Amino acid sequence: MKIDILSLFPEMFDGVFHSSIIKRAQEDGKVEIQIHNFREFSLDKNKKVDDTPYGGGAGMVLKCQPIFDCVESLRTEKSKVILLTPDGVPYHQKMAYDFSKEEHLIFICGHYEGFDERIRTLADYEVSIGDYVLTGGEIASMVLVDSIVRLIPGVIEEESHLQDSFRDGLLDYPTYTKPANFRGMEVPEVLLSGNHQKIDEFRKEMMYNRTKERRPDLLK
Ligand code: 6GU
Repeated sequence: MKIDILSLFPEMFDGVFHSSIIKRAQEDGKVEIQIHNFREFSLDKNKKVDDTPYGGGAGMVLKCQPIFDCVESLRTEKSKVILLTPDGVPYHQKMAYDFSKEEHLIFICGHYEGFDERIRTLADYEVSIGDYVLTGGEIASMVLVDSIVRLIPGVIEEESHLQDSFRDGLLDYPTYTKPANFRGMEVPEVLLSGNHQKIDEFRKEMMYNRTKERRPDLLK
């Protein structure tokens, strides 16, 4: 998979994309991630990327030209363009699975007070990561990339994401490791039993109970 990210702040991505599983996925050639500072595409003599809003009001608005030219330099028939914006569709695991099957994703990170409305015409999807406002789309795009890349075949053990929370629309079951008794807190007996059918039943029940208790909305 190829991932291109349009951002005015490329340095924000350094830590996240150069650590742990996302770093290894790139080294193993599972994904190629490139950050593009669309300021470089500005045709303005001072490389301006924003301007004041028509009709007045506070703050600056990202201009069309640099973002259109940058996207058009990257896009092919196979590309899907994702615009990160708080008024997008709330992100969830099923979207991560669907995006992980694409060949080429282009992310547009908005910033400042907003972007020219016509930039939306570039997007195949508009996505939000929750009902709160971030200073820009960078952190949101990192959230999407992380959740998508881990689902690319061979990036992590397949078995790990067969057990993911949300996989069956349910939260994950509780897990434990040694010791069996830590400061009086005991591991459920059934997990020590070696009876795999019983263990499966226990885990399914825990998934259901935990979802009912914490996220009843997921059961609807
Ligand atoms: Cl995608 N962008 C911004 N700026 N804020 C957000 C968001 C995205 N998702 C939730 N809040």
